[in-house]
Amino acid sequence: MSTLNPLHKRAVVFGFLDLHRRMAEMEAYLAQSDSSSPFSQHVNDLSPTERKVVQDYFARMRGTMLARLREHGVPLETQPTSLRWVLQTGLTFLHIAVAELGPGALRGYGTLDEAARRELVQIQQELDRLVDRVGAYLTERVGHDLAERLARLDAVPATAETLTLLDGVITRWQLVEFRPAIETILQRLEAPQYEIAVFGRVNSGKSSLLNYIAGTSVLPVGVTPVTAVPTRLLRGEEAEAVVRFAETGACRIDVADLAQYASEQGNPGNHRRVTGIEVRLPAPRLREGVVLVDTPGIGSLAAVGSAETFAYLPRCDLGVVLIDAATSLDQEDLTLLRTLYEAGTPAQVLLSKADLLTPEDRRGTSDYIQQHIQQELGVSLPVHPVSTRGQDSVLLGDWFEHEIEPLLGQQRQLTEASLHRKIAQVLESVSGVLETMFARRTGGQLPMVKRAPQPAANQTAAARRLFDQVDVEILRAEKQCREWNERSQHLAEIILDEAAKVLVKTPKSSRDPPGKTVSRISVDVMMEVGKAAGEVVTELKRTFEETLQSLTTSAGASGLDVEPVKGYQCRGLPAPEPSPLLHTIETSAPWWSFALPGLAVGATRRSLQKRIGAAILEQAQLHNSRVRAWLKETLKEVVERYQLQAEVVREQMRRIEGPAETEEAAVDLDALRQDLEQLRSAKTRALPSNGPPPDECCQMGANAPSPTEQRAGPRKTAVLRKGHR
Ligand SMILES: Nc1nc2c(ncn2[C@@H]2O[C@H](COP(=O)(O)OP(=O)(O)OP(=O)(O)O)[C@@H](O)[C@H]2O)c(=O)[nH]1
Ligand SMILES: [Mg+2]
Repeated sequence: MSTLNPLHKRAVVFGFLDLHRRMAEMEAYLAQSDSSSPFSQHVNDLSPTERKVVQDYFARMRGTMLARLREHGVPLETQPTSLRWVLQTGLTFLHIAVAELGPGALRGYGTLDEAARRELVQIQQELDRLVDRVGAYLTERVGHDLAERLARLDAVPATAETLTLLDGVITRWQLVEFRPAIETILQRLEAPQYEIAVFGRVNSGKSSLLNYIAGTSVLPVGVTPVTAVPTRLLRGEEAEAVVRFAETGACRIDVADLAQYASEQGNPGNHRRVTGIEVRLPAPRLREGVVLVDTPGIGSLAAVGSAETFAYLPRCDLGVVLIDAATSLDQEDLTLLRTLYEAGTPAQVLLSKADLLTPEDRRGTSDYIQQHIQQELGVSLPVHPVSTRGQDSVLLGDWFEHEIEPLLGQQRQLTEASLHRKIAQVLESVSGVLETMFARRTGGQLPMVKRAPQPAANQTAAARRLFDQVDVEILRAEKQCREWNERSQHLAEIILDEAAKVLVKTPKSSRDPPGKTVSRISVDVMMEVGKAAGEVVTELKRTFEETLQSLTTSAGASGLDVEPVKGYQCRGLPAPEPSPLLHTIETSAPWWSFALPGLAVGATRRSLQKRIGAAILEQAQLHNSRVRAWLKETLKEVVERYQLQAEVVREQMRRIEGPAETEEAAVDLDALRQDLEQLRSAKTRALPSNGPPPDECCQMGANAPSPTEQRAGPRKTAVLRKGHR
């Protein structure tokens, strides 16, 4: 590449970027083929190895491209756009696609009766709700800083009243996906126990760890996937186990027979339909009011039980995540930790089977894991090496004594805080979904944008006028781009004219060699051409900015972001390259130029035309085609940025100009507004300085029911009635 001029290099960079884009498209298809969706438009006829090989080659191609650029000091200038922003904008298009399924859009295919209309509306609502959830999730930035999220949840005042409110909202808006979370919280309120669950990939040593802590070997252990059903260990006077079945209720079993129900070997694929197992043991490390939970392993080697693990996960109060020293950290461990934090649950990380590493390697691996977790999840978690083997088991004993025992003494307050956080978490998620539902119904705003006034129907005419004007401008710019090469002849003429004039005008004494002068002039003229192309883009960009601004101010559109257009910078305008032939010419102005300058310019021009006219034309054509390619690419990018924003307004207009809102929809909107206001005030309502009044708190802590009360029967309805609006 060292033989290439700067323009060639730039063209190579463009080519590399294009290759990257095309490979990324193919990689997206490969990624889709991992999940065999009935919607897939491709038959996955590649083996996992073939897929991997293709991906590896793509990675090598990228590596080669980067290496070449680096080798020759060619900068790779890209203008990255926030992925969050791209996704949020993409969600608007999902809403548009869902809108196309509505009764209004389908009416054209035949009359719809009331039942069909309702069915379509139902489908739309269901899909819209899910898209709203994605929007709310992205807006919350939950995946960003998980520690911050926990702190935020702690600050939200969550009471039994909040739970009642949530219950009503979830029912009214059919937010069925939150039902299990509410059910879990209610169950937990009925029997508040502090739940510490052990999670990890298959074979990471979860059951062995719990056996060690409980000083027993009741939990089945082995190298293949073993634990099939979450198993709860509690403190009891004597060893006993109770198994609950989906259909036939609970049954007491001999602790020694546990493997028949809890393990993959004894109960493959949970064919016995066990819904829960409780083991009581008189172990000194187990405490009243505390439950230790063994969960089925997750990950690519996991059996069906891993689904049970993820279903159970939001229920626990503390997650202990085991990372196997034999395999170290991987994506599945990070997913586990992320899921825990998203459910509002703190976590501890253990490096299990530490006996397999030297003390030095243990430290190195723990540091590596800690750093990686910090980097990926934004949370600093110490990593404790532990083992159940030989002398190294002292590590496990130490961890339990220093990290877990102190918690056991405060299990009541911790359970209370945890349930509080779980309620706050549901409150935050439900509010997020309702906020986006409301914003969309009142003007189709993007989920990430805060509430803003919606455009009035009469303002859509103003918006339409603005769009029409911009469309004309875009067409004009694109036409200019298409016709750019047609200027080549004209450009060559200008160069010849200018060169002749300068050669005649400049006194002989101060004159450069004629070849150098012509070359310099041709560069100057071609620079002007480049500037003109730059102005086409700048002008269009200015139009876009002004239009987006006007759409917000005068046409009342909301949710627009001018920044992506404003922040776009035109780069890489091709620099002119004069033909090497120009340097060789020796044509100079005639000796009589001083007497008849007008005639002399004509004569010099004719002479230049004859000797280098063809070279100048060729150079002009080459330059123009480079400028044209640059202009085409640049216009495409800037227009794309504008269109993404414009589509937001078009969507709002479509809604406003669509069929008038039915009375039913207006009532619906009113109810939505009311619910939203209640949720907002529930989120911000300050707690009295000495805590919530007894009838408002979650019936935990100081007011928690005694164990006898807990066993007396369901309190669910009582709790709900207390906070009834
Ligand atoms: N070297 C070593 N091996 C261990 C340790 N703890 C457990 N193992 C072994 O690791 C294997 C898996 O142990 P389990 O306790 O069944 O692991 P698990 O995470 O419960 O496995 P699943 O239930 O299948 O997910 C067994 O062969 C254990 O003997 C340890 O501290 N050191
Ligand atoms: Mg196990």
